[in-house]
Amino acid sequence: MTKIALITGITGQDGSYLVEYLLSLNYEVHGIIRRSSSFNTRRIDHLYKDSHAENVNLFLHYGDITDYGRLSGLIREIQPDEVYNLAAQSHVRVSFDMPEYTGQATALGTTCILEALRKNNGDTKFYQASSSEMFGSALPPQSEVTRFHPRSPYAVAKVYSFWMTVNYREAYGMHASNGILFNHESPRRGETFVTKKITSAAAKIKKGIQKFLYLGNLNSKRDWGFTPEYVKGMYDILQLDKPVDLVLATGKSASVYEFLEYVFEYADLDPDKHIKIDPRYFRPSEVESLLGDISKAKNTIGWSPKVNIKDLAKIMTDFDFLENGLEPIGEGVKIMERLGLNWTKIPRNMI
Ligand code: NAP
Ligand code: G4F
Repeated sequence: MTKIALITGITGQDGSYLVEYLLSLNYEVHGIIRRSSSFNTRRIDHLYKDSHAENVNLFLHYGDITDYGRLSGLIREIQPDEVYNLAAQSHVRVSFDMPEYTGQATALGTTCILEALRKNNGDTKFYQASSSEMFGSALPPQSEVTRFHPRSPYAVAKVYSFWMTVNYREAYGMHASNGILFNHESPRRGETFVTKKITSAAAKIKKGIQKFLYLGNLNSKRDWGFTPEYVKGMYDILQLDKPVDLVLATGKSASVYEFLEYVFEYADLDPDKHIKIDPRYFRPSEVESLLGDISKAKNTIGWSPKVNIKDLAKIMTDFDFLENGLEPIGEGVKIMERLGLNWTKIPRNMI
């Protein structure tokens, strides 16, 4: 029987790769999108060409993660086998400017969907997009047993959602799991996150349409992986018989400056000539060092990512060269092909 999945946050970076993966497994996929005055489905348009065609297996519904009534109605109507809750105000720096809204979307939104599932029949498997930001100032390496010390309104909201997920599992026996994902990036990463900001700037500098790149803290360290590998991990988590909390990461970390160096070296650019520091990008409290321990994910779902940070830098830079009308340098394209993602065959803004 065809399995049915519902994805919140389907228009985001992760949602767009997850829907592709689930469609490749012959799922019927439903996604919740926000009403917007301009199109916000750029990342999934290539999957949704003609909603009137026969054999359509992707369905989009207007809704908002903070709107319990709408979520409840949709869940009753769709009766999903699996729900992936990816919707969130996901930008850490922005969460300091909008702490209350971040709490409504990133924390209470999770309760809306858990409660809607419980009132439906409680049988649906539920995935919560938890984050390595929850570890905050806890010393690396961080694993499922590391104590959380969140350092931003975003991270605090994610800790709330983590524990609500655990509570619905314990209180109502629901198959509710947390994927605690460390940073994962791709050509579809939002432009205001640091990796994409760097690769996009490298291409624009090369093209001659940008001179300087303004950044904040270059010393913080992150464990950076490649998003398509992580969405497969989300799916694997929901295929387990019992719900779990699992860390997904690469097990290696690098500073923002190191990522910048990999990109600029690949693009043959000198960082000293183009980088400026703008304090506006500093955070009131920073997460200095994230490094995931994936022993449990290896043992439980056999998950272990292949793309390292240098490959990631090449993939993202090649894409941004192409996006800016430049010939890609080529190594990133080859890595994508080796991974079976033949990206040159699909529209360039959909990679
Ligand atoms: P993203 O690109 O920022 O996507 C966020 C998605 O949530 C978008 O589809 C957005 O819709 C939607 N959304 C935001 N507010 C909403 C609301 N009030 N109602 C309904 N939808 C709403 O984030 P991502 O990188 O794909 O991350 C996916 C999830 O994983 C997020 O929960 C994030 O916090 C979490 N996470 C991400 C990482 C990472 O490294 N990427 C690591 C750990 C955890 P619009 O397109 O309309 O804005
Ligand atoms: O790219 P970032 O904004 O990602 P951050 O804060 O690590 O959060 C991302 O990963 C989390 C998982 O750990 C997710 F939960 C979250 O939703 C999001 O996807 O910043 C990375 C680092 C930070 O230390 C930041 O201070 O880069 C530093 N940075 C330096 N200059 C900058 C900039 N970050 C941004 N966004 N913009 C800058 O100009």
